[in-house]
Amino acid sequence: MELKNDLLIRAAKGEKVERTPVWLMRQAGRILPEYRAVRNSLSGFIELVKNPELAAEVTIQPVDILGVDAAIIFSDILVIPEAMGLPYEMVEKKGPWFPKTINSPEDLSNLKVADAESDLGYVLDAIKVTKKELDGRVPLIGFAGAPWTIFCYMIEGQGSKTFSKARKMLYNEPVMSDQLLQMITDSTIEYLRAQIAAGANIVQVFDSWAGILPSDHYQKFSMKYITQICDAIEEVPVTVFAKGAYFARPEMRHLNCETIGLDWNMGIAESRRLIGEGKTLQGNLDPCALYGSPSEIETATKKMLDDFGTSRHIANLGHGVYPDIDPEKVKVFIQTVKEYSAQLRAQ
Ligand code: 1CP
Repeated sequence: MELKNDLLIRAAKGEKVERTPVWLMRQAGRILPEYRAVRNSLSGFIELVKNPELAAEVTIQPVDILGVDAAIIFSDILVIPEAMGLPYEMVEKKGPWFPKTINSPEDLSNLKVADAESDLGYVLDAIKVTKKELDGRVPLIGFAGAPWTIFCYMIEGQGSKTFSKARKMLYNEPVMSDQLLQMITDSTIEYLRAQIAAGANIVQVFDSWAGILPSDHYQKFSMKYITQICDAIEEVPVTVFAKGAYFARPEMRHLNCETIGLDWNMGIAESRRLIGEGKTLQGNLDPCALYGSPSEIETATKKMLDDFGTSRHIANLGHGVYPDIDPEKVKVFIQTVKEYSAQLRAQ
């Protein structure tokens, strides 16, 4: 299937584009009343993730309503622990919760490397339905959590400010930690490959908890496994978003991926210098900038576009869009990227 709008893919590969492509992390399940309506028709989040028709519907909503240049498949990073044998629940207004967690090396014997087709077929089906309904309008982004971020939830069992239980494990059980991280990595590689086979045009690895590790542990317990994932994916471009890992930017230059995501604390010029010209950069407007007035959003977005320049950039926020942001404000951001980035190229 030929893509009618392939700006995102061309920008990821470093090809020339007429304007900067734009999408938002977490665009599919947070801000749209149309999402709420679908979500409330079911008993919970997990039911929606496991319903390919409705997952496809909420995946496409931001394309129709907001005008983004890509769809991201509606799912969660926590489907991997479940597929490995550690199911999760989604507690309303609180977030994920795991009835069982990994506490000792013995617990690993209850886990397996996930089989994408049999354990995650519902995501692959959702991708196939989405691709059919998108009909080539925009690319579809597949995704997975980075092994370190998934490890955090498998040890901790829920969200945490410090993930100190997970970090303690790296000190007290480094061998077991490596074994578990390798199992997650093997599961993730197979899962991303299956997403690509089902139709994903690009894949993103979310390392949401990268920033809580000291840099030596980041190399040893996160970058090492992200490197394996990047090396294993050849068919489509790969984006690595490691939130808070400003210290790892010099090493990111060497990852076998096309795009590096920046959070809003990472300076744009400095990131370009550290990461080099060989990668596309994605980001990085402060998500809180969207609480501003339309003219303030326009000014902040133009400044971001000026700072990134016209080559190798995909516009996005520096992390996921916050749930109470007005969709009209998101449209101002998107429209400004589209118009101003085309103007910059015409100059
Ligand atoms: O009932 C609901 O509506 C649950 C809310 C929700 C939604 C809509 C959760 C719970 N996850 C999702 C979907 C989701 N999660 C997507 C879908 C596509 C999109 O909207 O872009 C994606 C890409 C994710 C990824 C995800 N889940 C990440 C990585 C990105 C990030 O934001 O850092 C993480 C860390 C999660 C875990 C998770 N899932 C849900 C919550 C509340 C959390 C965070 C828990 C915590 O505080 O640690």
